Formats: sequence, structure tokens, C-alpha cells
Amino acid sequence: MNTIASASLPDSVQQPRYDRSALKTRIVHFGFGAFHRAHQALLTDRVLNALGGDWGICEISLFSGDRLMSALRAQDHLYTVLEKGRDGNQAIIVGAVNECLNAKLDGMEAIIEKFCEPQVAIVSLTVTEKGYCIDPATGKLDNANARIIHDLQNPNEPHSAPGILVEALNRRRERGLLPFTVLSCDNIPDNGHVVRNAIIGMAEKRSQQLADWIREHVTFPSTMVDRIVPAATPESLREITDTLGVEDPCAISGEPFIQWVIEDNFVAGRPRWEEVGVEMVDDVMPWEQMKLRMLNGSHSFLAWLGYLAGYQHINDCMADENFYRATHRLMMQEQAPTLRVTGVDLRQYAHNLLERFSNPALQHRTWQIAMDSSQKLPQRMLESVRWHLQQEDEWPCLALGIAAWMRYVSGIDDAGNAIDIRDPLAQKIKGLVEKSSEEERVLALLSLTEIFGNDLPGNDVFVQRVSAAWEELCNKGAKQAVMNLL
Ligand code: NAI
Ligand code: CS2
Repeated sequence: MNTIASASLPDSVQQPRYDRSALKTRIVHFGFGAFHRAHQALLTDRVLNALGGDWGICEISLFSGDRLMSALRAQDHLYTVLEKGRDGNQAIIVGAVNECLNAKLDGMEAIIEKFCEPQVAIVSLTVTEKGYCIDPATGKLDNANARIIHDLQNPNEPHSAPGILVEALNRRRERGLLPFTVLSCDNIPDNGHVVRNAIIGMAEKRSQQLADWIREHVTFPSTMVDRIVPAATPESLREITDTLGVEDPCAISGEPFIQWVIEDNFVAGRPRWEEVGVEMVDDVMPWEQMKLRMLNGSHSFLAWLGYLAGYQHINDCMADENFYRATHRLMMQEQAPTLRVTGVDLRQYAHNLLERFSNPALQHRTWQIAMDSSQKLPQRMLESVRWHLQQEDEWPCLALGIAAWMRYVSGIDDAGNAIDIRDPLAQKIKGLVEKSSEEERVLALLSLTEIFGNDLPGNDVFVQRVSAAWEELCNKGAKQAVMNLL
């Protein structure tokens, strides 16, 4: 069969310029999803193109991905990234991946052993917010999570990402091997500390010595990651086939913009990512907050309100002047003041975000961004609300955003159509929705302390403002409610 590994590709397609046979698995990556392919793997590929070296990546997928990984193997672990700008596209063949393992194809034991190979220096993760098995309101390990319960009872046969890492580190320690750096690349505030807490929290339940060894030897740098990479669709794959002249089932499209800010704290070396524009800093938190609140907060605002209003894609929302202006207002008046990042022109940052959101080539679905929202709401909106409550000022866009989440998870859009809600808390949310009338809904959903904490549901100003926004949304619909913000 003809694949991108065997076909002769057009000259316009960028291909690896380095010796791929020199690659070893120095990075093991959890979560061969859309994002990793177009971000960390692509930037590592850029380092290899610039400097050569042996920094190969082994891709791991636990719960699905067997077909994807079979396809990846059939094309020598090469795949395509199509960068889609307003002014045209660029196809890039990424060569940094040198092997892959999948739980269904290879078994969990082979996966755990891969983490134990002596040359493995970095384990990176893009397993989505829910993959960390934490309580979103506190960032602490969720001991009631079914996978965590399983892994604590069966520590040598783990199922969760933190459980697998604890078992791998345990084996490395027993074998006298050096540890690796754990590098979370998910949109979670303080992602390094969160994954550290989850791993040490589990290790402590196994053995104090193991927990102490991890504390002493393993590092967990936090990162800020940014590139809009929508899920692949039949249309996006067809466009790539047309560009290459051959099919690539592992291909992914995304925007040209890319940013990665990393705390420079690695125990066993790293690729020289700084040579390709990655920013290595001492403290990533201000950057993460800026991105999570300005970009992701606005994305969620648009996803819930846009979906309710009947807009399928983020760029459709941007084409509505009221949505555009309300998003700018949310960014500049309600998110930017809460930030402590220095040396960034936030006005320009907001302008660039609106440009990126407007990119018609991306077709980023509002429904996709609305997925797993229970895991996203705290860091994208609620932290900012807490800041405003302390300042005793106004936050109408955030209030409407939170009410829009409530309306979205209530399951019916403004045209009366049912919404397909995907969320790890979906069952619990459904129960609360079914048991409450429209008038009782806000209070019913505020009982979710894993999202709202213990403080917000008891704060009268918070409850009153979200309730007012909810009423407006129910009575007037999303389009009118957004217009009334202006
Ligand atoms: P995706 O759905 O394409 O891939 C998610 C990957 O995580 C899959 O490989 C899946 O098997 C794995 N996964 C899902 N649940 C898991 C669990 N409970 N335990 C272990 N692995 C699990 O999603 P995509 O687009 O790759 O995004 C992943 C994450 O990357 C996002 O949630 C976000 O935190 C971060 N991110 C995504 C961006 C994007 O534009 N797509 C941009 C910036 C960050
Ligand atoms: C989006 C993000 O799906 C979502 O929740 O808000 O994945 C967003 O596309 C990225 O964070 C951009 O870097």
C-alpha cells in the first residue's frame, strides 16, 4: 500500500532532514491526540531538523487509538501536520516519533516497561484535564475516582496515568535507574504541581520511601502550551490527501501560531527546544494564567454561548459582531485585570487572539470545546470571579459565561434541540438537572463543590449575579443576552 513513507511527495511538503535511524526513545509521551502531534512532537522535529540528535518519541495511548497506532506503524511512524493560515497552508512531515505502544495492541505491561528503559529522560503528557484524576476545584488527587481506587488496590497493574507513572518510577528505583522528568502539557493551572501532587499522593499510599525518592529525584516542570488544533474530520483529512497525493490517517491540521513556555528544570536532559523559539523560564504560572483566562476563558464563553445560539464553529461566533465585541470585553475588562504577567502587551495579545479565533480555515467546533467543561470552568472563569469578588467590582461577561455553562449542561439549545453532553461529571450533572425546575437550576448546579468549591455557592453576590444572568439567558436566548452585555 502506498503511504507517506513510500510515496513521492510534492516539493512543497517539508520533510525530515535528519538521520531518523539515530533516534532513540528518550521521550515517552502519553496521549497521541491531536494536540501533541501538532505541538510538542512538531517542535522536537524542528530541533532535530536544526541540530540532529537522538531525541526520539515513543507514543503511548491507553484507552483507544489502536487503529491510529496501527496506521502510524504502517507508515514508519511518520505523519503530517497541515498548518492552515489565512494566507495559505504548509504541510510538514514529522519524523520525531520512532515507536508507539497501545494498551489494546501491546498490553499494559509493555507500556510500563517502556517507561523503565534507562535512556528515557522525559515523560510528557497531553491526556486532557480529566486524565489526571484530580478534583478540578482543588487540583488534588480525586480518591473517589474509579481508576485511582483500582490502582491503589492493584498498584502493579495500574490503569490511570498517575498510577502508571508511580509504578514505572517504583520499578526504576528498585532497579537503580535514574528517574525521568514528568512534563505535563495540558491546560491545567500549575500543571507541574498538579501532576506532582497526583503522583506523590498515590506513591505515599504505597510506600513512604518511594514517595520520598520521587520528591527528591523527579522534577515536574510546569508548562504553558498554545496552538489551536481542532480534532481531525473527514474534510480535514481529505484536504491533506489532496495536498500530499496520498492518504495519511494520522494527519492533523492546526493554526500556524505556536507557543510553549517551560520551567527549565529537567533531571536527565532535554532537547534544545529554545533553539526553535520555545521559551524557557523560571516561573511559568503568570503565563499559564494569562493563556487560560484570556484564551481558554474566551473559548469556553464562545463555545457555550455560541453553541446555544446555533453557531457551530468559533469563527462563526467571531463573524457575529456582538460576540466579537463581548469576547474582547471579557478579555480586556474581566480577565486581563486579574493577571500578574509582566512584559506582555495584553491589548495586543487580545487582538491577536481575536484574529486567531476568526481564522476561517480552522473550523473549530464549539461543541468540541464545550466537552469536559466541568474540568475547565474553575481555571478559565471561577478564579477570575474570586478576584473580582475581592475587588467588589463588576463581572457581567463572566456571570453570563457561567450561566451559559449551566444552560448548556441543562441539555437544550436555544432552538429547542437536545445537546450531546460529553463530560466526566455528565451523569451527576444530569441527575441535578432532572431533579430541579428552571428556577431551581442555578442552586442545584452550584452544589457541585468539585467545580465551585465551598466558597462560591455561599457567596450571595456570586449567586445573585449568576442567577440574574441565567434568567436573562432563559428568557431572551444567547444572542440577545450577548448583545445586552454591550
Ligand atoms: P484528543 O482527544 O485528540 O487527545 C487526547 C488524548 O488523551 C488521547 O490520546 C486519549 O487517548 C488520551 N486520554 C483521554 N482521556 C484519558 C485518560 N483519562 N487517561 C489517559 N489518557 C487519556 O485531544 P487533544 O486535542 O490532543 O487535546 C488534549 C489536551 O491537550 C487538551 O485537553 C488540553 O489540555 C491540551 N491542549 C489542547 C490543545 C488543542 O487545541 N487541541 C491546545 C492546548 C492544549
Ligand atoms: C480549547 C483548547 O478545547 C478547548 O478547551 O479551549 O484546546 C484551545 O484550543 C487550546 O488551549 C489553544 O492553545
